[in-house]
Amino acid sequence: MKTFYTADHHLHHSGMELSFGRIVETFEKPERAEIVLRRVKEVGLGPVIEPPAYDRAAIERVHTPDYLDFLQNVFAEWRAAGRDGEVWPYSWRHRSMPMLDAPPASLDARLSYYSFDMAGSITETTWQAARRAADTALAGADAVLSGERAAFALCRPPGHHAGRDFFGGYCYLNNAAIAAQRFLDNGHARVAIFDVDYHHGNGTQEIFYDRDNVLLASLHGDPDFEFPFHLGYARERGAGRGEGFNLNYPLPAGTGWLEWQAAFEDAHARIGAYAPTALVISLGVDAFKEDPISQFKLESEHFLTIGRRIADFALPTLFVMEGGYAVDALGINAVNVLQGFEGA
Ligand code: FKS
Ligand code: ZN
Repeated sequence: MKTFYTADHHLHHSGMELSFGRIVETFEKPERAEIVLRRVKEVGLGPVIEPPAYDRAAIERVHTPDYLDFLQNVFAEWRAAGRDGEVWPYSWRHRSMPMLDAPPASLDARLSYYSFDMAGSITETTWQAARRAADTALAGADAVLSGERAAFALCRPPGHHAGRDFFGGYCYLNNAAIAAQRFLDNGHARVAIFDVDYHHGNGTQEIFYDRDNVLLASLHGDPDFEFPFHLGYARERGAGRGEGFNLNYPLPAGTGWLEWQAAFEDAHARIGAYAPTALVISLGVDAFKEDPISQFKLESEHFLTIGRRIADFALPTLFVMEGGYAVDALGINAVNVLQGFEGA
């Protein structure tokens, strides 16, 4: 399997985050992608390919132009306002305040308009890194479109929390959604996205919620206790013609392999019944038992089984890297899915 990767991911590094009242080194650090890349090479998964640069048009199929302009320009605005450090939003609209349907004028109000949390900041080169992550997903999709059975887009920063016009949860551009849209725009009638990251992909859900040509199935920590908290319930099943094409599997803290697998198999059957012509996997491996920010109990060998069962769809498949923070096992866990897929 080909891996698409660029060292340009180093252009994004928030440095710190606020975690339960403490300022700590961010969990979403550049080392993550390096660790996965090292494992890809170690097991000889296949060639590692630098993605080309794509036009903004491919990204505008998913994200709004005003949001993209904002992401591109906000760091310069921040500096022009005489501020140093990185760009951080810090105040959000509470339910007691009227919602807006257009971006406000002030810098800080716009930052809150285009985000839902402060998991990650925007640095001078975050826009470039996020663009290159999207390029990585697009190049992976194009490889599959030109006949590869599967490809691995080793994207960083991750993407599944980013919506049409917002960032959050370490995500700026929704790499998996951009890839799914690429499939639709190049002859695929129905695409399934299977999100196995520990967190709910609220951005992906928002993007495709009213569509019937993308089926999203997501296994994740129940929003009653886990980030992003406000979305990811089983009752969210899609809207309009998208009704029935959004499948959420919220699972309790402490979920182990057997319970996780039962949900996975249910989602697997429903995806099969949808009869997609292409598949995108939002590949987070933070359901691992040692993950420092997660509450599930999967072991490394289970990621092999996940990959094997994904191969059983017998579909053109793109794996898109999302989360996973247990750095010691991150490479093994992510590549286990790919090796399981390849029949190792
Ligand atoms: C500890 C709480 C951290 C943010 C969690 C973000 C999870 C991101 C992810 C992605 F795939 F996008 F990377 N809260 N301070 O793993 O879902
Ligand atoms: Zn995650």
